[in-house]
Amino acid sequence: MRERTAAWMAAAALAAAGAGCGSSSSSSPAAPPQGSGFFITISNLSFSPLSLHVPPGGTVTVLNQDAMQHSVTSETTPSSFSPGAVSGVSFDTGPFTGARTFTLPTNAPSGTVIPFFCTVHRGTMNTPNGSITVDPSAVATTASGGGGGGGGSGY
Ligand SMILES: [Cu+2]
Repeated sequence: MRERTAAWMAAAALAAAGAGCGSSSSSSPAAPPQGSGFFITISNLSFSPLSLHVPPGGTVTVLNQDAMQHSVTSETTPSSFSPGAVSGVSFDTGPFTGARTFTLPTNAPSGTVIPFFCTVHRGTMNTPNGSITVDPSAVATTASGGGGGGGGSGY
């Protein structure tokens, strides 16, 4: 019954929706940002990963999955719990819930390791310190295994 255009659209819709077809539909967690990039997740007062590689100019998305506010704030030395920079590179989301992003300078020196902490909880985080390493070869990842590419942009 469908004409070609309709069939094409139906096929696209199936491709987008059919990924999880067949198994019990698992409830997806609170909609994370789409697309690929560099991600730090905060859950249960813990940063993950504890060491993240990001290229110069890379944008980091921080997902706070706790109900309380956290921050990702650079410090010069681990456990100093005082905002600071390493080789001129600093960042600070400020306390927030939900998601925040920050971007490394495009001239951030390769190999720079910038520790970070949470200004709200400092040493009482389950993971008091994490770090970002400036790495030009770092590869972006996807926030939470989204369907990849779904929903063509059309025209
Ligand atoms: Cu915190």
